[in-house]
Amino acid sequence: MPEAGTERTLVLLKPDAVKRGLSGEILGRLERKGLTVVGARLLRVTPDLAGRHYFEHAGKPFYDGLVRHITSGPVLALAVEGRGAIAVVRLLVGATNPATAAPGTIRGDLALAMTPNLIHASDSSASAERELALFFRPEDYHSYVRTDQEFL
Ligand code: FUP
Repeated sequence: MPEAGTERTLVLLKPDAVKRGLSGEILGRLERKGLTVVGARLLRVTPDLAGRHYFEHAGKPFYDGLVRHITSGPVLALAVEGRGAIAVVRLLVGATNPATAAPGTIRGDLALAMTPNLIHASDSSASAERELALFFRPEDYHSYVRTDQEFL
């Protein structure tokens, strides 16, 4: 039985993160925070999947560049769980524009440009549910308790 308040969220390490060799650094930050990785897939995002994932941005000036970027190389899709995980991961990720993201955040420490901003993280429980279903099937999720959290 998961702890009350446990949430599951989608994290995508975008092609710039994978191609810069930063997957371990970013995953390590999520793990060190105490979040539990319950799903992981390294995949190539197709234009169709990109369109479904980013449908809210269709028609915006940056949309074509966004789709071009997310389809440009491997993406590490992660399903991450923890208490308040959706907001916690967003805090770790930092502001959308890495140039103004706070130091200490993933984007603030590791990126500078806007579209290749390393990482996507769901921004609400509704988007987490919708986005997770684009990348994971129900049977893909693992269920386990981190040994460092067994007695918390
Ligand atoms: P975020 O939730 O921080 O990832 O940001 P948004 O959902 O607002 O935007 C999704 C992605 O679109 C961002 F990761 C980067 C890209 N984007 C731009 O390239 N230019 C913009 O002006 C806004 C967003």
